[in-house]
Amino acid sequence: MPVRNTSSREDLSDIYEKVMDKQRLGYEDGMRLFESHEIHTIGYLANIVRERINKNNVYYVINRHINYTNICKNRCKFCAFSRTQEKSDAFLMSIDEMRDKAARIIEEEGATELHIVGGLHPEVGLDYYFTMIQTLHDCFPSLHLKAFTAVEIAHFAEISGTTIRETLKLLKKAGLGSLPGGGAEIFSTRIRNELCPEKISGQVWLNTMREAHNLGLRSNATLLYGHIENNEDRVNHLLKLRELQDETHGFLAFIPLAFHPKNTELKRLSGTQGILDIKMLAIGRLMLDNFDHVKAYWIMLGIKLSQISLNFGVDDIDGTVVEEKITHSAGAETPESLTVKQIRSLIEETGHEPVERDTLYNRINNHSRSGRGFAASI
Ligand code: V47
Ligand code: SF4
Repeated sequence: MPVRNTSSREDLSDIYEKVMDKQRLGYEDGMRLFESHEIHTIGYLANIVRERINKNNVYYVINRHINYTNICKNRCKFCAFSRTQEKSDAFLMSIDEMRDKAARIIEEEGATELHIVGGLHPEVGLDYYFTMIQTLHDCFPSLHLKAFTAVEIAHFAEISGTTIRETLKLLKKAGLGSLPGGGAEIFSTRIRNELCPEKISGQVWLNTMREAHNLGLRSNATLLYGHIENNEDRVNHLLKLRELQDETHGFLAFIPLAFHPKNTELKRLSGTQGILDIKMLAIGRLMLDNFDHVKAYWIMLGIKLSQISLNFGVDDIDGTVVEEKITHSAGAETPESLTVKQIRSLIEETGHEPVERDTLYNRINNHSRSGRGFAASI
């Protein structure tokens, strides 16, 4: 194992020992991993942790993303998706339209999850969000509604003059199943002030997740990388996630999000390269010893790199997705959808076992599925 290197900072043998002894890695370890060029060693170590937790399984979900509005009062510099209300391509979906999309994906693909997120609409009231969840839950009780980032939840609380806890309670009662991990970006105040000053602080994002977890709502956690952040910002972000996870055990998966610069105010930046993409996933796996899952979001990462990442600590490849606007507005060149057959095939080529899961990582028995598209595609 190439854990030794002539340069002392590149010598990862002490980190290797820690990983083998199941000892927690610290800030300095994280910094050295990011600075290191020993990508094979980092991947090898991340895979030890991955296999310890997830054996040979690689998970995927049959899901559909719905971005219900692109109208947003925040003007995050990294976002190409949001619009002001006056723009000709601004939209707000009706709940009927969402119900039709959900019906189609259950019927055609046997989907088990809807991933619903949108902008912070300045005029829509809490009733719209509540009715959306209640209607979808009533019409499709078996569909898991993973909806609204912590940023949206905080916005709903603000517009309705209530607390984040009460807002979450109300939505949970209506049928909300869990929260996606978006909006975390990078917790550093310096970076947030520069890139998204109107957005809730890192502390409010963490507090919102704490409230959700305490109410029994699980969530994911993200980190947006490849813009103006540095290694210190990345490691500190991971440590904050780990600290909250120690307290609540509410996070399901960690999902690093690769920044796409096209059509954003940061279009001067070049976007991420493959080694940083792989490092973010592998180092995430190593630092977040209390997270069960690390997800490669193939929409942002690209299909081929997502496949490679399965040997660098990743155990989850997200899902079929179907329609994706946030990354594609910012120049993503991936398709918007993968079939189950494609997902299973790209997992199988790596020697891992593809496992269909629901949102909460319960294994779904393929043979009991009735979705027509699914049956036709395997
Ligand atoms: O919140 C915005 C980020 C997030 C860009 O929880 C951008 O299972 C890259 O959170 N380039 C939305 N990223 C995506 C997200 C997500 C995706 C897949 C699965 C899950 C999950 C969550 O994307 C936003 C923001 O942090 N984002 N603009 C951009 N130009
Ligand atoms: Fe709005 Fe989210 Fe885009 Fe920021 S990232 S402008 S909050 S839609």
